[in-house]
Amino acid sequence: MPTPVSLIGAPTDVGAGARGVSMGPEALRVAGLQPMLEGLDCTVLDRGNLAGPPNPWQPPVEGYRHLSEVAAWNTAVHEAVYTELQQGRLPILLGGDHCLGIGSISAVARHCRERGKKLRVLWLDAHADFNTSLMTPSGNIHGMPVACLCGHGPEPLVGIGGHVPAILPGMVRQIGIRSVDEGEKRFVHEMGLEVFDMRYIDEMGMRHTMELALAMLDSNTHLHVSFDVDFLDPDVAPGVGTTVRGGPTYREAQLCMEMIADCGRMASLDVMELNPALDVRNQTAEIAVDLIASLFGKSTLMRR
Ligand code: HAR
Ligand code: MN
Ligand code: MN
Ligand code: MN
Repeated sequence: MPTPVSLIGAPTDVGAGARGVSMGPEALRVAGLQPMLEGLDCTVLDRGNLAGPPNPWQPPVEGYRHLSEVAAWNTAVHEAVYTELQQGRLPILLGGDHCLGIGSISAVARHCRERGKKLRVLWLDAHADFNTSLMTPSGNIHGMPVACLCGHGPEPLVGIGGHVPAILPGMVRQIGIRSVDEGEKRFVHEMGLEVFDMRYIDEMGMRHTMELALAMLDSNTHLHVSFDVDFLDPDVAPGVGTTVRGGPTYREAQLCMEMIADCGRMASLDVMELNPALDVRNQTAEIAVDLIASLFGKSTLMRR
């Protein structure tokens, strides 16, 4: 029996530099996320959308844009994701900008600590999202969630979930990375984050990359996938706020998702940064739904 799935919408763009990802949850619903999952024999409950403060659209203060709003949204996400995990359900967070990974992954980490489970986080993204207030070029907190989760960030964000740091860099594997700021680069290196960037994927291939990223998972490991839709090449996924050329093709992304499905350990998922205001006829949402189908085990033929 597959784990029952819960959809949680977090319609906000408070952590982003462009408006519009607040419409992401509805675009994923319109693209048929729930019926697609049901077609794969998942039981799905749509929990609807979380509520939080509106986007005040203000400049950064001391290196952070909208810190109090970001903290409020992440607290709501943390509680919602934690509640689903406690009920034995697989939460899919529908973003919303990627700052919400703080609430989601801190909840997963808390659940794992309480259950004595190991945690592996796959961060599929064009960006490392490892900035701090000192090195951010923008003040946008969607560029900071991985650093915050690792304990480097403002107290209202690193403290969510009650355990600092929420996770260790060694739990994370980043895939598809191709835009990292100067100071951020040094910090990624210093903290020992494991990054499979596009250069690595080009040279070694997606198959080898995913074999390494999924290595050493056992039956006691909770696998969390944080899927920033800008992971994909903008040719296939134009509907995101921060496109970066040179991303995985549809086929590479599909193999990535299929290999995650085959490992059988995925227990929570974020789908982030989808921006319908920049999309063309909801195609990016539809592609995201296709790829999520692969994540949940859709395959062309019977698998052995
Ligand atoms: N590195 C840039 C910054 O911090 C942009 C990163 C944020 N973009 C995202 N997150 N979509 O993955 O401002
Ligand atoms: Mn569990
Ligand atoms: Mn991101
Ligand atoms: Mn990104």
